[in-house]
Amino acid sequence: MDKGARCERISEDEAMALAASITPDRLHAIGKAALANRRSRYGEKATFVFNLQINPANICGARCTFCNYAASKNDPHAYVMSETEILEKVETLQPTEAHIVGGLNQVWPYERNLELVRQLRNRYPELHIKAYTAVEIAYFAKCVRKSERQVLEELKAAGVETLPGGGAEIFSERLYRQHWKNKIGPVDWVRIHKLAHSLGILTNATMLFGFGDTWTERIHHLLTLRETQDASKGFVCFIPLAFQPGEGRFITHGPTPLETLAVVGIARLVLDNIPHIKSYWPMSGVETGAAGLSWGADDMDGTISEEKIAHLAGAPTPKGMARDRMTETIRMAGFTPVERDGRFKEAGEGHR
Ligand code: V47
Ligand code: SF4
Repeated sequence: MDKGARCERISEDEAMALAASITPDRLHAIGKAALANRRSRYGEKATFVFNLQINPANICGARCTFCNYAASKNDPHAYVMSETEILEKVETLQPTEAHIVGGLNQVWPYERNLELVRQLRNRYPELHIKAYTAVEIAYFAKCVRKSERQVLEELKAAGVETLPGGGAEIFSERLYRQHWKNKIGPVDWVRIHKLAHSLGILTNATMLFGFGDTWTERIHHLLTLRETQDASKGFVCFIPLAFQPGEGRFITHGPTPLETLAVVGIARLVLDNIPHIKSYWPMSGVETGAAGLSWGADDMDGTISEEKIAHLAGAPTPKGMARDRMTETIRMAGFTPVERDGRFKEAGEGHR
């Protein structure tokens, strides 16, 4: 733990030992060490981005057991956005980052997405476009019979700068077979991110937790990311995603707030080579999200505007947060709010 507090690498055995020591007395020691680590990296600053999540259509046939966002074509909550609607939202909000992801469907096929990115890039040269998970890259490639490399190169040329970290779920073959066997699994997810890194596309990484996963599986996930990052150096940010149980599913409760904080803290201690850790408030809750800043996180993701994935799974958090509420939330947690852009570059004083 001391090594982690000093931002030094902890060994695999030490990381695994953390998993065995999540007892109430040890838990707070993890939090303290993670706070010391994030303070020595970022002092009292906590960043956020003024962003918009764009989910063009939620129609998806993958049927991941944990997902309430996806719909079949005739489901009452199925929707398809048009280009006009999307562009109007961007024009109205003028976000600095667009986070685009959707379901696996033929309503918004590859070429249509590519064209959307081109249009956004043409109209908003400064907009940071973070778009399409490794799952979507693999799906696009399969649908249009192109290589994943070609798809990534074309998206990059159109204007995609980074890939979001979704679709990683948790690196466990056991859970893969049970919960998301109709889309790519851990091995392909890591391979596609490595490929993106080799093409100069930076990426994020997520971990879905609290849906029947073990601490050993979580630490294995973190160690796999650390090892991948040693080799390809393209991960910018890690985002733990607290499971939202929704209604009538295989598990009735997501992780407790303290468990969420422990995951954030352990991630900060293990991932010595990934610069940023997000405390993702739509899934953890606003208060727990803000507390995550004292448990190793340095970033609150963003104002988001229209979050759908957590909310269709019953999350009680707001769908977006005004800039003022975000800065106030960070201040109340004892940190200095700093607006950043999608590249983690700090914005001008005017936005504070
Ligand atoms: O891949 C689906 C997860 C992810 C549920 O890269 C669920 O900056 C919790 O990846 N409960 C998409 N999670 C969201 C995502 C993300 C979010 C914010 C920032 C970034 C980034 C990435 O949401 C999916 C899946 O793992 N998810 N259903 C659920 N019920
Ligand atoms: Fe589809 Fe993604 Fe939901 Fe899985 S998590 S069902 S791939 S939208």
